[in-house]
Amino acid sequence: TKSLKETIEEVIPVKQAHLKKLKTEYSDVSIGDVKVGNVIGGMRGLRAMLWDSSVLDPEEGIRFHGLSIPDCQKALPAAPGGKEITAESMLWLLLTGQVPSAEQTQQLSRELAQKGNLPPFVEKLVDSLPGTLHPMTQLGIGVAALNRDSSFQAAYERGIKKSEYWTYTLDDSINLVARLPALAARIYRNVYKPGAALPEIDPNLDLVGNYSRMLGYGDNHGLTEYLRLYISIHGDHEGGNASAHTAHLVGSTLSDPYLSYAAALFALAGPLHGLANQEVLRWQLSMLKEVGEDVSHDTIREYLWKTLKSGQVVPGYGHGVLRNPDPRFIALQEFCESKPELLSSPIIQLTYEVAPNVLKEHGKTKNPYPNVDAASGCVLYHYGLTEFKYYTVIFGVSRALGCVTQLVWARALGLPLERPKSYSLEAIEQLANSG
Ligand code: NMX
Ligand code: MLT
Repeated sequence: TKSLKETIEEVIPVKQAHLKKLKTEYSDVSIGDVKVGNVIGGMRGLRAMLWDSSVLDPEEGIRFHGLSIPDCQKALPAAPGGKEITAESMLWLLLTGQVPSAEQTQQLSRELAQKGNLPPFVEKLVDSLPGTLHPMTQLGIGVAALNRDSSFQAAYERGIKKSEYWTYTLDDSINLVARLPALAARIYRNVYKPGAALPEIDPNLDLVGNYSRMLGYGDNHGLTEYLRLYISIHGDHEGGNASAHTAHLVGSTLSDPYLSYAAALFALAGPLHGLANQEVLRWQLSMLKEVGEDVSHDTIREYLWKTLKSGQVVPGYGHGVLRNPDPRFIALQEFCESKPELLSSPIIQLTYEVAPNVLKEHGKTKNPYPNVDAASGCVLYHYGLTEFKYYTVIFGVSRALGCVTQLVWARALGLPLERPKSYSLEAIEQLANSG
C-alpha cells in the first residue's frame, strides 16, 4: 500500500507538466475580462486563482476533484463503525486527487493520532488565555505558536532547494491537521468546562473520533458521525473564499503552514464568513426568545423583516458564488432526515421555508437560499453542544484540509508570490475612460 507522501510524489510530475503546458502554450490567452465592477466589487467573478482540489459551480455547488458530496459519501471510506466521510479520506482525496483505500485511510488515521499531541508550551500558552477571549482568537494564537516546530522554516533557514519545499510543507501540514483536535478541544475545555479532564488521544481512532472524544462527546455516536460529515464537507470550497484565499496569499510569501493557516483562521472568524454559523444560532435563539413558543411562518417572516429593516444580514443565507441552496446544507439536512429526534427540533425546522421568499421580496441578495451555516450549528445545538461561540472553531478544524492541500501544491508547483496590481479611484476611472 502506498503512503500519502508516496502517492503525492507520483502525482507531482504530472501536475508539473500540466502547469508547464499552461505556461508555455497559454500564458497570453485571455480567459476573461477585468471589469471595473470586479475591481470595486470584492473581485467577485474574477478568474484569477489557481486552486486544484475543488471547484464551485454556482448552480450545483462544490466538487472535490470532480466528486460531488453524494459521490464522496459513496466513494470515500468511513471510520470503523461509522458511515460518514472521514477527515482523513477527504484530506487524501484533496491532496492526491485519488480515492484512498480503507487501509490507506486507517494508516493516515494512525499517523495523525501519533502526531496529535500538543507541545507542552502550547498547552501552557492556551491555558493562560482568558476564558473571555473568543475561542477563534485562541485557536489562531495556538496555531501560530505551533510554528516554533515548523520543519519548513527550519529547512529554509538551513538552505534547501526549491524542489524540496513541498516535502517540508507536507510534514508541517500533516502535523498541523493532527494537532488541531487537541488544540481545539483544549480551548473548549478551558472556556466551557474548566477543570474537566482531557482524554488522551486514542491511537485506534480517526481524527474526528478523537476530537469528539476530547470534546467529551465520545459516547455520542450521532454527534461524532455528524462531526465527521461536517468536518469533511467544510474542508475545501475552492480558492476564492476568504480563509482559503488568505492561506494561499500568506503561504505565497513562504510563511510556513502554521502561520499561513493562523492567518486563514482570522479570516474565517468574520461574521460574513465562518462566524456566520455562530450568528445563525444567536439569531435563531433571539428570535425564539422574542416570539416564544409560538413559532409559525408568520412570526418567522415578521422576525426576518425586522432583521432586514434594521440593516442586518440574515445569517446563513446568501453566497458570493452559489446561486442555489448549498449542497453542504442539503447533506447536513439529509443527515437529520434519518434521525427523527433531530427533525423534531423546532430550531432546525425554523426559517427554511420562509427565508428565501422574504429575501427575494427584499430584493437585494443575489442568492436567497441557505448556505451551509444555516444548518450546521442547529444540529450541534440539538446534540447538546450548545456553546455556539465555539462553532466556528469546528469549521476551523475542518478548513485546514483544503488550505494545507493548496500550500503543499503551491510549493510542489513552485507558484510565485501573490501580488496583484491595485489602482486608486482616479486611476480606475482613467483606465475605464481610456477603454
Ligand atoms: N441578508 C441580508 N442581506 C443580504 C444577505 C443576507 N443573508 N446576503 C446578501 N445580502 C445583501 C448584501 O449585504 C448586499 O447588500 P448591499 O448592496 O447593501 O451591500 C446585497 O445583498 C448583494 O449582496 P450579494 O452580491 O448577494 O452577496 P455578496 O457576494 O456580496 O456576499 C455573503 C455574500 C455570504 C457575504 C452575504 O450573502 C451575506 O452577508 N450572508 C449572510 C452571512 C453568511 O451567511 N455568511 C456565510 C457565508 C458562508 N460561509 O460559511 O462563509
Ligand atoms: C466557504 O465554505 O468558504 C463559504 O461557503 C464561503 C465561500 O465559499 O465564499
